[in-house]
Amino acid sequence: MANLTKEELFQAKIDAEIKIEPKDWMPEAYRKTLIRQISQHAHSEIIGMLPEGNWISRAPSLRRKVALLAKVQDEAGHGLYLYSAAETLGVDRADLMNDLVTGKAKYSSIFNYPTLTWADMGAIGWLVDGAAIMNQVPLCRCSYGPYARAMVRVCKEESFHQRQGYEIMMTLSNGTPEQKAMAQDALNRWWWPSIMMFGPSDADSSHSAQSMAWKIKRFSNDELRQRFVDATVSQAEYLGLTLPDKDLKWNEERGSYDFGAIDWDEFWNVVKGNGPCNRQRIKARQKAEENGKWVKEAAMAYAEKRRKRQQKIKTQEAAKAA
Ligand code: BYC
Repeated sequence: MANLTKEELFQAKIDAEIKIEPKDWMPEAYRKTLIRQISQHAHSEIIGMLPEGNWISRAPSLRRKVALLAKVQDEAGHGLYLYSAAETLGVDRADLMNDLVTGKAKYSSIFNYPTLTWADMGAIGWLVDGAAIMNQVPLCRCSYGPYARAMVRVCKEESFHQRQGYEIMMTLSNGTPEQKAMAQDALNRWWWPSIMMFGPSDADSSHSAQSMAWKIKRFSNDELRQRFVDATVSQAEYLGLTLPDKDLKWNEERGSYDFGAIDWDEFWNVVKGNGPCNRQRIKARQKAEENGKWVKEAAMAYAEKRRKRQQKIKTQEAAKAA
């Protein structure tokens, strides 16, 4: 061990499944990769509140409203844990937020699609949170301690979200023909964007190989996408709904479903800011920042006042003791 370089020692720790903590030495590229991924993840949670928040006031019953409200509030909480995890790497939350509202930062493509009917609340919970669970459970074993620990609670809450979405789909699928048609229409619109959430195919994923060597990611984008498709087919069958993919077929040899070609042009178009709702989402965040400015200023002023008072007490105590 004595003649190993810092980089080799770092990799040895990762290989031995020892968590990396904020004050440990880490390669600059590891730190940057984590800041990139965690901040994009945090932004996704915050932007992710918007499509569903759109339906809180139009939920069909008090029970549905309470569940949806709780879900959307959970997403805000996820954003906060994740911004805190990013801050342990030496970045400032205000700078991250600035990158989001100026359109510089990325966030998940999925939240740039519109929520047109109540059934979309079912499809999002079932598919989007279902995909999130598939992607995020392995992140509970991420090599960076603060991110891994934040993900444990996030994943528990995502499970509740997935169940509430699936239950909405069950109710609609077992309802009137109009309700069932609404559920099918939501599935038709959310299926492809949901499987795009896992990111570009492995051949085009620029960060996967290094992130997997560092055990930030445990599985590749395509591996997780395949697991999600395999898990979701029988759930759709149980609902009596059809996944909108004529090429979806069980492959005996692979023990997995084959599925149709993903429209990567659509994916990159959305990632680059040209999806149906990108501009609307950023505008909503800009407005929230602007309207919330006074709250932040008041909180900062209070914190400063408290700090000064505590300093005064300390000085007085030191003077008394002397
Ligand atoms: N959308 O080399 P790759 C939630 C970008 S929150 C937009 O594979 P990586 C929820 C990628 O950033 C859901 N951009 O990257 C919330 C990279 O660009 P840069 C969010 C995408 O990082 C509310 C480039 O493409 N989940 O679930 O190794 C309500 C090349 O990609 C996307 C997370 O953030 C995309 N879909 O892998 C309900 C989970 N995919 O940075 C639910 C944590 C890729 O080079 N993140 N890009 O400019 C991850 O697991 C990984 O970052 C990803 C991408 C799998 C997403």
